Amino acid sequence: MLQKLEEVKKEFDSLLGSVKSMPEMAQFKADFLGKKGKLNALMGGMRELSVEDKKSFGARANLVKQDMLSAIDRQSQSLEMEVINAKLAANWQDISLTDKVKEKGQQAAGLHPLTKVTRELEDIFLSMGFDILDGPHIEDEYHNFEALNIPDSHPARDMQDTFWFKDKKHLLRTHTSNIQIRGMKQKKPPFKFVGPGKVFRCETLDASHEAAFHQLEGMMVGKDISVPHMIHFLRTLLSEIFKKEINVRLRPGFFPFVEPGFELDYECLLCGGKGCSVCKQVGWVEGLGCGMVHPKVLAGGGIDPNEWNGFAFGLGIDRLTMMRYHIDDVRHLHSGNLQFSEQFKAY
Ligand code: FA5
Repeated sequence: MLQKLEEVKKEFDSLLGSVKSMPEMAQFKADFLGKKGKLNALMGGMRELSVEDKKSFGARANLVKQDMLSAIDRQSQSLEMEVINAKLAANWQDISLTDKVKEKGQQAAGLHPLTKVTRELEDIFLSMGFDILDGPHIEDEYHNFEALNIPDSHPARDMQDTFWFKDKKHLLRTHTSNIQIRGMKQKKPPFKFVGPGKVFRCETLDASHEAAFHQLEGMMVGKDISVPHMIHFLRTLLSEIFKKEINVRLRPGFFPFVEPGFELDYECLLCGGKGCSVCKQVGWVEGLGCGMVHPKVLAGGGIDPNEWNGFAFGLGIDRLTMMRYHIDDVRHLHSGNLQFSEQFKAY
């Protein structure tokens, strides 16, 4: 009897691997372990055994049964996985692809050049110990203007053509400087943070002007910070992003929230300074606005201007991206044209 039991086990082991589906497995299980299965048929013969043999046969038969049940479980699980994997392979969809791309056949996606430059900027600032903050696109008058020392009726409000909401109290932020105000409320000095994001202006469009573009705001507040600190810092930043030293020039610039204020231009890398449509034939590109934070702005943010000072800047990310990737019109960046975006996959 024991020998027969071992033979049934051997047969079970040799046939299990050939079971290829769940219905086949149900039949296989019934053949060996069902009421009318091979194991039960053997158990029926136990009546004829001596008490001693019954004991040892019974113990072995139980072990064999447990072994068979576990082997069936394992094999069933892998059959179920095969079914799931086959379904996944047959119905595979990349939900990040647009319908148009799908029609052309599936393609690997890539990051937009603006995303790449923004992420690179964030990495540079993180490595210098800056925090990264965010601010809302829909802003109120206070954060976009008033707290930045631009009161109602101040001519500086007209410097940036604003998209207002009907309530006349809310607007699409015209710059990322609103992040300065929100950041000061969150942080205790000394602090340094940047805030990248989209900004909106009712602009006449050309090769270097978009109506929705991107800026990166930066603010550093501490003790005894000076203009040379700011210049050194901005130069370092630009040489990191362009991976080489580039010529920059600083001009006085008027922004009510800084004093003194400057505009920093960098040499146009599209024409090498000779003049083109992006730099309006002057060889320089307006890269960013910057300056020492106005004491009124610090005080409004709950920071004592007699104890603390610092600098702030607002950098145009779109123009930086154009220089970096030699793109000769800002409107390409926002065109949504895949043929354009695909060129940057490899960079
Ligand atoms: C500002 O927006 C100030 N908030 C910057 C600032 C921050 C000054 C902190 C001082 C302290 P401005 O309007 O110059 O400044 O814009 C900053 C940069 O955004 C420009 O130098 C330019 O690179 C970019 N920029 C401005 N307008 C456009 C536009 N229409 N399209 C693309 N880039 C633009």
